[in-house]
Amino acid sequence: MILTRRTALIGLSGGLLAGCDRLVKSPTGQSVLELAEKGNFAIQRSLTDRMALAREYDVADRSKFFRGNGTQKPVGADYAEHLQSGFANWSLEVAGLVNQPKRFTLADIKSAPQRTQTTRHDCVEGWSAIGTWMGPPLKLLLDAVQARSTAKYVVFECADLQSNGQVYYESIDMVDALHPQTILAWALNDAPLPVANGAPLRLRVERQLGYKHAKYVQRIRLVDRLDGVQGGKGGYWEDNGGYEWYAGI
Ligand SMILES: Nc1nc2c(c(=O)[nH]1)N[C@H]1C(S)=C(S)[C@@H](COP(=O)(O)O)O[C@H]1N2
Ligand SMILES: [Mo]
Repeated sequence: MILTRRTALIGLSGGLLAGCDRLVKSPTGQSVLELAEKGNFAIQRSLTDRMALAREYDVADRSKFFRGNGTQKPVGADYAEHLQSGFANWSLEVAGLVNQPKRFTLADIKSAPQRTQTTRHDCVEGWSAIGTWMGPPLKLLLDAVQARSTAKYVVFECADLQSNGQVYYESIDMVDALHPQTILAWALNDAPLPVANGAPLRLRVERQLGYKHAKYVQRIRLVDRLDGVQGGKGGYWEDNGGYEWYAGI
């Protein structure tokens, strides 16, 4: 077999690229394969770093209590009704730069292939906690809606309003969106998510700080730029608190 740069790169990244190279984009929007073919090994190396896994812990390492931070419970009649009915009529909308926009019920989310990971959450306010999260990889949902190759970011819109009256929102690029540990978690420590931790569904993006992990996610939108979304900086705290958009750890 002739080992081309293409096969070498696919081997290197542990199969993440196989079958989805159309979607894998660098932060500048060039495909990983394009970069590899141009021989841009510095960028290729940094992408390989970004695809590395966050440390996973043993169940025995879990924190006794996983605090809720930021919103502890969204206000409003809609959320109260969903909570009361066990989120039976709740659904997650996935739309934007996709060929097949869809709504996923909580049953859809729970019956998809799941990933379970015990990881450490690090908040910029200076606390950490270890917990076990379970849910489908975000990639599965992006495949189901047929994300277009023009999509560069995934935007998460939440059900909770912040003090300025805006909803919480966050965004990640396609490298993080397709990362194997990026999941939409509906369970924490083997039980459905507590309200304080984002019921019914929250993002886990394990290579980044706590504020990127959007709780109470109700809508996902694929976009090609962030300047048209809310304040334009890609997240609630990026727009309102001066936080960095890329919060890698
Ligand atoms: N919708 C929403 N998501 C959010 C927040 C929030 O206030 N609203 N706070 C963020 C911050 S700063 C942190 S540290 C984590 C806290 O997650 P936890 O409540 O499960 O500890 O959620 C993040 N996601
Ligand atoms: Mo945080």
